[in-house]
Amino acid sequence: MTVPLYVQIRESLIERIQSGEWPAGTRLPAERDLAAEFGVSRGTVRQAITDLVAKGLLRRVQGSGTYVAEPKVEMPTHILLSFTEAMRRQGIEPGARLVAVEVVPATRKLAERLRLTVGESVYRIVRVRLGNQQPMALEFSHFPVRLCPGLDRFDLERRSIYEVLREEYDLILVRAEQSLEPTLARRFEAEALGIAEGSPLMLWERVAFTATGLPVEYAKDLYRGDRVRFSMVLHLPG
Ligand code: 16G
Repeated sequence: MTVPLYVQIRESLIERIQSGEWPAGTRLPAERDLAAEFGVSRGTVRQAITDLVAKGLLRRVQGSGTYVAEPKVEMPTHILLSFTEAMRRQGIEPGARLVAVEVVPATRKLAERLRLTVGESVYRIVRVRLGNQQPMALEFSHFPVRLCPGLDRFDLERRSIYEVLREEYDLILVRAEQSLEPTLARRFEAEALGIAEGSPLMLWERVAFTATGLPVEYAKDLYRGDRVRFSMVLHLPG
């Protein structure tokens, strides 16, 4: 079986990135120059580049060119961490851009997850999470108002919510039930994250509890597939 030409070109480009010949931030030569260098058509080069953009190894900057992307951020999925802690562990500066903070009545689903009665007040906090100032994830977090009244007064762009819960409300989250599934960015999500509509995202759904089993947070978070990868440690059962 012969390997398609664009795959060969793609592998050569990967080699240049991984060997450090082209470090993060390097601007790729023009398509026509790469085509001449490899002796292939521009379409073949473009196909290889498109693949690497989708994989998150390259990123296109409108009107400027194609660049070697920063390495992906690692999100451990087997330990309970706040976004702030996960970023700091990797030497990345955490941040947030507040999209919305509001009090909403608990829907049936929210009430079930947070063990509330339908209609009880819940804070709905939507934030774009930043790593070194770049959008990484879009978070939709919900907290019962009666557990943390006034949560909306804190500066949730600068402070970690988990830290505010711990320091201001004595709510220490020690356990979470969580699931992950792939999805594609819809228009609002794509705009918030600065990516194209239809880009791959990982959806995390989480309910986080205190040591006494009290559910404090229900979150639905969308992580960028091109910037984040998920890791875990596995042990034999038993
Ligand atoms: C993580 C949590 C999110 C929580 C946030 C708190 C997942 C899937 N989500 O993003 O539920 O609200 O951390 O972050 O892990 P903060 O303490 O930095 O504000």
